[in-house]
Amino acid sequence: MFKTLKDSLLNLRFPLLAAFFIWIKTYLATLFKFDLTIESPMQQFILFISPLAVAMLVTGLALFFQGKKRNYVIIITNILLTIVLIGNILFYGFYNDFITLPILLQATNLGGLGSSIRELLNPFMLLLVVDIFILVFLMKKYPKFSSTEKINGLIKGFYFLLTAAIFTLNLGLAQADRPQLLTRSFDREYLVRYMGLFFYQGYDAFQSGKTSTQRALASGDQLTEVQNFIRSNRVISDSPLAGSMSGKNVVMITLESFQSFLIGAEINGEEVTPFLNEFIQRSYYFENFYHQTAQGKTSDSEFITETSLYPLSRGAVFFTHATNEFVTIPELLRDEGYYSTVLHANNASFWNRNVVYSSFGFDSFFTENSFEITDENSIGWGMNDVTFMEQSIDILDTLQQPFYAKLLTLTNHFPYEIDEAHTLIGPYDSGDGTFDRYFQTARYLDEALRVFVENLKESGLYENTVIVMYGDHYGQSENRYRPMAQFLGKDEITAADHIELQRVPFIVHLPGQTEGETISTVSGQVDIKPTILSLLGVDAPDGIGFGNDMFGTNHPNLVIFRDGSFVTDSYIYRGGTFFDKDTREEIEPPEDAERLLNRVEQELHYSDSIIYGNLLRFYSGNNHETGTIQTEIR
Ligand code: GP9
Ligand code: MN
Repeated sequence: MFKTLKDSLLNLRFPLLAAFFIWIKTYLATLFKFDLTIESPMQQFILFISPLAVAMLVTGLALFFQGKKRNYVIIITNILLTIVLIGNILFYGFYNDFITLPILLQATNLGGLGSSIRELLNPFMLLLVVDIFILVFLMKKYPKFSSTEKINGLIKGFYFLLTAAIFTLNLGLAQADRPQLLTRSFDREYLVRYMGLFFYQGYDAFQSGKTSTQRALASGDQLTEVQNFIRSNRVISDSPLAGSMSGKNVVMITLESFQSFLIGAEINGEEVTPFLNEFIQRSYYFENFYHQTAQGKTSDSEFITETSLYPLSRGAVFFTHATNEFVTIPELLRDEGYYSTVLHANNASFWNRNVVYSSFGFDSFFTENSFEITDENSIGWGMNDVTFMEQSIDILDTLQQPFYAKLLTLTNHFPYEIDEAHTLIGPYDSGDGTFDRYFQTARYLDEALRVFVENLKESGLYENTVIVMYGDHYGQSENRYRPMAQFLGKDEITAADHIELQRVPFIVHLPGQTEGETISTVSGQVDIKPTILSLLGVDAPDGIGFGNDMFGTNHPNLVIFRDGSFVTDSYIYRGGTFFDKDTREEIEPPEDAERLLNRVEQELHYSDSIIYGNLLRFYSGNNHETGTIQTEIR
C-alpha cells in the first residue's frame, strides 16, 4: 500500500514540475511585462502566489489521462497557457490592457499590434518557452522521471486538495486586501494582480458566456425596472436655451485623443491651440467635462453620445452588441425631419461602423471612398485633418437640411506621427517621442478646426448650424505619466490627477453667438444626447438613457466612469479612496459616500442590463425603422 502511494507520489514529479514552470513564468511575466501598481509587501506576496493554483489545476487535468497521453496533455496545456501569456504581453504592450474575449473578436482593430510583434524577438520571450523544451527533453530522455503509470486515487485527491488550499489562501488574502474583488469586477488589473492572469482569463470567458445567457432570458419587466431607476434620479432641465435651436443644423466634431490640458497650453512660448483658445471666447466651453469610454475607445465615445448609455467594461458595444435596439440621436431627429450622416476618411468597417450606423439610423456614411486621399494629404493613420475638413465642407454643402452631421478627425491619433511639411510648432522635450509629438498633432488638429469654421462661414452654413466639439478619449495613457508629470510640473501623477486628466473639451457654438461662457458643471459624454436634444427642443425619450442637460443649472454634477470611479463638484473617488476635487488631497469618505457608491454601481448595472438583455426591443417608443444605409460615394 505504502509502496504504491510512494510510487504515485513520485509520479507527480513531472506534472508538478510543469505546473511549477507555468507558475514561475507567469509570475515573471506579470512582474516585468505588466505595469501593475504594487503598494505593499502583502500585495507583492499575493502577486507571487497568484498564478500557482490555476497552474496546478489546469496541469492536474492531465492526471485523468493514462499512459503516454498524460505527458502530452501536460505539454499541450503548457503550450496553450504560454500562447495566452504571450498574447497578453503583446496586447498589453500596445493597449496597456489585458485581452478580453470580445476584443479578440475585433480582429480588424488589432492592426496596431503590428508594432508589438517586435516584442516577440525579445530575449524575455525565450524564457517563456524554454521550459517547454525542457519538459519534452525530460519526457523523451528520462522515462522514469516522467513516468505515466497509474496514480493512486488518494494521491490525486491530495493533489487537488493542495490546489484548492492554495486557491483558498490566495482568494482569502486577496479579499482581505481588496474587499468585493469579484463582485465589483470593473477592473481587469485588480483581477490579474490578485488572482493571476489565467484566473482572470477564465473569469472573462465565464462572463462572456453569462452575457449570452442574459440576452436570452431578458424580459420587458426588466426594462420597467430600469426605467423606474432612471426616473427616480432624473432632473427636469431648467436650461434657458431649451428649444432655442429648433430646426438648426448640427455638426458634431470628435477631437481625436484630445485632452483638456492641451487647451491654453504653450510649448516654447507658442500656443498649442491658438484657434480653440479664441473660439471658446465666443462659445460655451465646459471645462469640467470628462470622457467615459472604456476598451472601445472612439467607438465607445460614439456609442455613449448617441445612446446616453455607458460602454461595457469588456469589449466594444460596436462589436459585441452591434445590432441591438437602441434609441439614438439620428432616430429621434428623423421624426423632426433631420437628415443624419457621418463623415470619416477611414474604411467603413473600422470599429464595425458600417453595421452600427445602419442600426443607429444614420442616413448615410461618407467613408474613405468619398474623399480624395493621396500620399501627399495623408499623415499617420490616413487623410490629414485639414484636407478632411476642406473636403467635408463640400459634402455638407450638398446635404438636405436640417442635418445632423458627425465628423470624426484622425490626425491626432496615437502614435502621433507628423511630417515636417505639416508641423506647425516644435515638439515638447521630455525625450518620449509619443508624448512630445502629441502637442504637434494637436496643434495640427486645432488648425483643421480653424479651416473648418472658416470654410463653413464661406459656405453660408455657419449662420444656421450649431457646432459641437468633444474629445473622444484620453491621448496619453498611464504609460506616459513620467513625461506628463514633467509637463504639468508635478512630482508624480496621483490617482486624483489621473481622473482630472480624463477631462476632454466639450464646446458648443450657437449660430450668431459672439459671447462665450466657461461652464464648470461636472459633466460627461452621457450628457451629450440630452443636451443636444434639449437645444433642438426634442423631447428626450422616457427613462431609457442616463445623463442630463448640461445647460441646466440643476445638473446633478456627477460623472461616473466605467470602472466605478466617479467625480462630483466636491470630490473624486477612485480605487476605494476619496479625494478633495480642488486640493486633490486624500479625504475621509464623505457623509453621502455609501449612497453615491450605490448609485454609481446601480447606474452601471442598469446600463449593462439594457445592453446585455437588448432591453430596448421592449420599449414602446421604439418604433423607428432601421434600414441598411449605403456608404456614400461621391
Ligand atoms: C479610427 C478612429 C480611431 O477610425 O476612429 O479609433 P481609436 O483607435 O481612437 O478608437
Ligand atoms: Mn479615438
